[in-house]
Amino acid sequence: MTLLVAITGWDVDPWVERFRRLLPDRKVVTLGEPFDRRAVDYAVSWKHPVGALDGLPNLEAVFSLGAGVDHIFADPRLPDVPIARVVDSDLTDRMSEYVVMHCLMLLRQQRRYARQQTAAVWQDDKNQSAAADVRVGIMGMGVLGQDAAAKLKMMGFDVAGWSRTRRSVPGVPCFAGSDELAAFLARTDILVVLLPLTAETRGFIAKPIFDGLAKGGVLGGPSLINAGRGGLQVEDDIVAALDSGVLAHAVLDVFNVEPLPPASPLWTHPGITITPHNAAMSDPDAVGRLVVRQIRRLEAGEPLDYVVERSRGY
Ligand code: NDP
Ligand code: OXD
Repeated sequence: MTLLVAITGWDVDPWVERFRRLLPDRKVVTLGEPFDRRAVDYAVSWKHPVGALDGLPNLEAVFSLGAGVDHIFADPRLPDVPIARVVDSDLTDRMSEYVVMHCLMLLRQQRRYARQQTAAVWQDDKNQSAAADVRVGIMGMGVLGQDAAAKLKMMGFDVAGWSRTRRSVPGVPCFAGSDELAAFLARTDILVVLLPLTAETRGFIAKPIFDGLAKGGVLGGPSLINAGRGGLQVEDDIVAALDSGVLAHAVLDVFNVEPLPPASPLWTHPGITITPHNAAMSDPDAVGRLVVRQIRRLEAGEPLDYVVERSRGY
């Protein structure tokens, strides 16, 4: 058996080292070296180059090294084999940490206190809101959205969710589909985006969404946290919404172009917090173990877990 590690944009070495350690009886090869294409039966991918998985006649499955699979579906020459994604508590916990941290930063006005510290200003805010008065709306109530919802609720936030089909989450009002979008937005002070990037969701996080968010919330205006994908958002609309006061703040982990170019005006906008697409990194140990479990399942004649549906794109 040969495992092909097809990665761009990430350091390939830690992955190769993990897979060689976890699969000592197998060959682990990378795109940067000559290898026997007939011998490859599995591939792991993060943004593999177009066509890199074509011409592997014995390929049985492709494993995304992330939870998202848009980077795999971007390849028009993708072979017709099952594609499985990451569902793992290590990655899920990391995403929930990110979402909870940024909701708390917004609730507790941490950016204002950081600015005050820089200017040596001691000024208390006597109107500190309670978490229960802040309505968080999570778009995308899948694995990550549901975990973030549970942890935000634990912190006391008033949480609701929205997804394509209706989900049932204890204590979390769940909205579904375009018919219920307006009602979901109208009760949202902090919009958390954990949607996949698909043909349906591309460019969805734009002016009409911002215009629909709650007015008169305790935070003085609605905020956006996008940790889904950059292609979901219209960046000019985010800037316009911040400049006109429709949005109070935007926390962006993902961008249409990554790395975000140094000349992007997003870097210096006072209403934007930027992180470098690391809301939930894929840990080579945790994800490596998942891929190996998946290979063992296949070889024991069991079905793969977490296979994505090509027709819907996630
Ligand atoms: P899931 O597939 O478990 O959940 C996706 C959710 O989005 C589901 O609730 C789904 O609805 C909903 N959804 C999909 N399409 C639509 C639509 N057109 N309208 C409304 N809702 C829709 O994915 P995960 O929770 O595991 O991950 C979500 C995304 O997070 C990934 O695809 C990836 O892009 C991103 N991500 C980002 C990371 C980062 O570091 N920034 C790290 C990891 C993931 P339904 O419930 O009906 O299926
Ligand atoms: C993922 C990511 O999809 O890191 O897991 O973006």
